[in-house]
Amino acid sequence: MSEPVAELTAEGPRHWRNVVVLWLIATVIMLPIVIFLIGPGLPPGNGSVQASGQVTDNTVLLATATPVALGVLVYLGYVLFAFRERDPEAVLEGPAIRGDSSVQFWWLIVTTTLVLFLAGYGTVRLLADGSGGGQGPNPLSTPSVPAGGKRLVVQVVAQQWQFNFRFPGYGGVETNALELPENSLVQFNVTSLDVIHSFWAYELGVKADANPGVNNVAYVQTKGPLIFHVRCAELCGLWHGYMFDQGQVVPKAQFAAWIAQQQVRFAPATKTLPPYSKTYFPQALRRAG
Ligand SMILES: [Cu+2]
Repeated sequence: MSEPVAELTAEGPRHWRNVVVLWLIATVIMLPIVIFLIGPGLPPGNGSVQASGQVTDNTVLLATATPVALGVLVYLGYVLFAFRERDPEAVLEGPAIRGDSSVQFWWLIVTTTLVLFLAGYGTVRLLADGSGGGQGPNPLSTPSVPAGGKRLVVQVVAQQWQFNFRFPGYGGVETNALELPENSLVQFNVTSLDVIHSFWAYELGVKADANPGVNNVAYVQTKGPLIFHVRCAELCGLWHGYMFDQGQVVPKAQFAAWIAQQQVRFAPATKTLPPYSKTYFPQALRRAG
């Protein structure tokens, strides 16, 4: 038994070198495929500045994971081939890798580097433009208004089981459809009237929790005309699965015409609405009324 083990130990450096060379070749082949072929097709597409940013982030994550996954697969494939048992009679064990200080050293270096890089990258990206996520009532990052664009506040009011949209800059009108102007900075103030919901505008790259009593702010910088889908992304009761909507990013003139039309159409309803507020407490209003 001692002879084959000694032989394997002596061949250790050669095996490590083979694994590393095969891993390098696989990585050099796969990385461009991941970055240039798979990356651009990753969700959620290029519907807004934040959505494009998420495509970039997903590409970075996948490119970071690629060498790790290839390392596991190459190592697995190599040991299956190189250490296969040629003699069916033999019962042979390789040298134990447990307690190997150089494996432990590199394991710590590689995993620590990856985790710290991803933590730093994620923080920088979140602070840059909010990444389309809900930032709570006091956002740390406010993206800029695109050149020639406008700044628009839209309150998203979730309730079982629909979203309504209130425009404080347009007389507090509340609509059940959502249109947004192109090339603009939209500030969503997301809240709920009853239970927890989540406002997820997929193609815009926006997702923000809609909680009762909470004003959750999410920013998006729109690009050109686009049809996007809105879904509730938090299980909120019996008809949660039917809580979806379709919205549009339209040219600025079309948005101006649409919002003027909504103000006229919903004028009687606007009069009965509570004044615009960051949050609403329907139970209290009902008692007071
Ligand atoms: Cu919901």
